[in-house]
Amino acid sequence: MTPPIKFKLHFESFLSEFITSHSFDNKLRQAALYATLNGGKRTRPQLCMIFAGLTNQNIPETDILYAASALELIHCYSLVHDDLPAMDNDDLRRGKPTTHKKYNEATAILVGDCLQSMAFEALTHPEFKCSLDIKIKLVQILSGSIGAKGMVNGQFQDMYLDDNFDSSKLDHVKSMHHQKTGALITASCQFGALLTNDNNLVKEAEKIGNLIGALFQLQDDILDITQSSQTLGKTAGKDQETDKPTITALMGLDAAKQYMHKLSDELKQHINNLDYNTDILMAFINQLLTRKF
Ligand code: GRG
Repeated sequence: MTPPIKFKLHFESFLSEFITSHSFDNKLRQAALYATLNGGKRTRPQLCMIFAGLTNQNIPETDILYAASALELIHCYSLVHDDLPAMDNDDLRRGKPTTHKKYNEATAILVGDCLQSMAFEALTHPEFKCSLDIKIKLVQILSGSIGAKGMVNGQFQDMYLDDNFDSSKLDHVKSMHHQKTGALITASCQFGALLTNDNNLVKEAEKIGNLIGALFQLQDDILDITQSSQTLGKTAGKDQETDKPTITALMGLDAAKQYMHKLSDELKQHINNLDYNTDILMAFINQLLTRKF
């Protein structure tokens, strides 16, 4: 398996070429490249690559790169739209001006739309050689995780808590977080597993992905109140300032940290129970658990 750090560089040049290969307006292309190649951690592509490598088969690297690109394109679209004045209204992302600040709001909206459709172009690209059966499953998982029962619904609930949403209930907040950010992380693990065609791994990937997603969001809540804007590369303390229903707000910081340890123990136990060599996955998880931004 390619080491994650090498994969990250390779992935970024693939993604850049894929975006550039579209013949669209040069200014829109520049803005799309700005929104994607601006220093993200590439957590979702790396999870996809690691799960694809678990069974030690020779899966074509191009297939992994197309699947990973679809995940990152969706993630970048969601960040660009999340930063817009109508949503989180943020000026800073990945340590740089947000896309609407660097360009303008209409451009940022269209960049997000464009990246979203490119994700599905990547999955259905003729050079992505996996079977049509797998491609359909990838499209089903991705569309399911980002739409009305996934990211968009989670984002909506986060912004406009409705009558049925009780922000004092931990379960409600956890479910909203799962939809907003966890579902795409779960999809990233499932993507890699699907490429292996190993049904057992596909099932395990969903469970493990759900735990990684819950941990990732919890960590984000903790980092938001413990790190500076400079370290985070985005405005720190925003959740508290805007009275967002976060796990740290509900439980308090110490209890949230304890909950994080509980979740990470559970995650590691699941990984240890897998019948594959999980050294790279475990190393990646340990790295994720110590992230500072
Ligand atoms: C606009 C439909 C729509 C959805 C937005 C992504 C999102 C949903 C909201 C972002 C709010 C937020 C900060 C969520 C916490 C988890 C998260 C997605 C963090 C950013 O992801 P990272 O840390 O970012 O992987 P990088 O920059 O490393 O890619």
